Amino acid sequence: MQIKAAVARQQNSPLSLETLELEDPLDTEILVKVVATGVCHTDMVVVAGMMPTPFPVVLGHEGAGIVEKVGVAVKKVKAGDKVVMTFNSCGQCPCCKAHHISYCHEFFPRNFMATRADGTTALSAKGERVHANFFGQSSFATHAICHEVNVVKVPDDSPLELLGPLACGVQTGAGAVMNALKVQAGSSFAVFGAGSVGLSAIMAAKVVGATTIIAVDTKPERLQMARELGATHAINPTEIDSTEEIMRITGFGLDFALDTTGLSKVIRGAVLALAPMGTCGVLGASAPGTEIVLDEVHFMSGGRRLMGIVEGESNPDVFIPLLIDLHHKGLFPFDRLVTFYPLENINEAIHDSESGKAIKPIVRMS
Ligand code: CXF
Ligand code: ZN
Repeated sequence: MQIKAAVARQQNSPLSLETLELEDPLDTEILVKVVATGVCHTDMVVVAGMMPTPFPVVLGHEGAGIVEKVGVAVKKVKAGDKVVMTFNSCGQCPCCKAHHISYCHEFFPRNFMATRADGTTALSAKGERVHANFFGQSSFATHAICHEVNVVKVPDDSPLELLGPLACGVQTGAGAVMNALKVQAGSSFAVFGAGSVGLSAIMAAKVVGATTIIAVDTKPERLQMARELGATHAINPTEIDSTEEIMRITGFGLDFALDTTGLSKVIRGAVLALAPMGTCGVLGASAPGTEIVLDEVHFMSGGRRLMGIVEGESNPDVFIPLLIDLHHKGLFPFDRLVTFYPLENINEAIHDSESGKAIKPIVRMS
């Protein structure tokens, strides 16, 4: 079939809107008519050439839509179902078997290499191969092919055009708090970086009943948004030393910290701001080889912990419907983060995300 898609043809260039040919889904694949797809910083990291993802490629990994057709072996969903498409996994390795699918041993190739496991792609442009299957979807397009492992059925009354970001950015922040760190009621929590991931973490910290919720960011408007979403304190590290200020606010330091920046100096400061037995989660991706340098005696003697987190350690089939329910009840207002763009304006959406004008852009397909 013919589809419309935003194609990344080469590094550091705007995406081009093209008509492509999409193959029929294979027996285990699911064809989805995409309603809307969130823009995640990782899409831009790929455009910047910082990943080995091959070009030309259709990116997009926060898709939401309606199942149009399923391969004969597919049991999980059927035509007409509303779905969100999340990250891909192998389903076979020890982590997948233990339902820790964000730590799939094949996470990297299954999500970033933009081909099927057998090396083929479902997309082409006038006979030229176009890479697809990015995060098991390639959803900057009117239609996408995904898999049972990364399709999440959502309730029939779900607001589909809003839900894409639950597939990555929002579940990453909220899941870091609720699934990985397991932030407790009455505890203190600080997030370093108040972008879409950090703000999702703040909303989740409020849901679980953390009583001290601290946002650290250099942008005053992000700190204001953080306060509106549940932060009890906001710190601008260009004005004040954030570690000292956190110690002043908490007395002993933090029970939980979360770094969304991937910056080595910020992570060091976050760990220094932990109370004895406090835990710091790290989820930002920095350049390969970047090192984290800690004060060894401070880290060791307080029994402090440092934890890597991918995709909020989420089991998406359970966690995404939970977030939808919390949103429905007014307890998780992630719609406050969103700005909509038509697919035709995807380059503007990317620009606004990079400049900070938009917190979480979503492109709508029609
Ligand atoms: C990514 C972030 C970098 C590490 C792997 C997972 N998530 C998607 O944006
Ligand atoms: Zn992402």
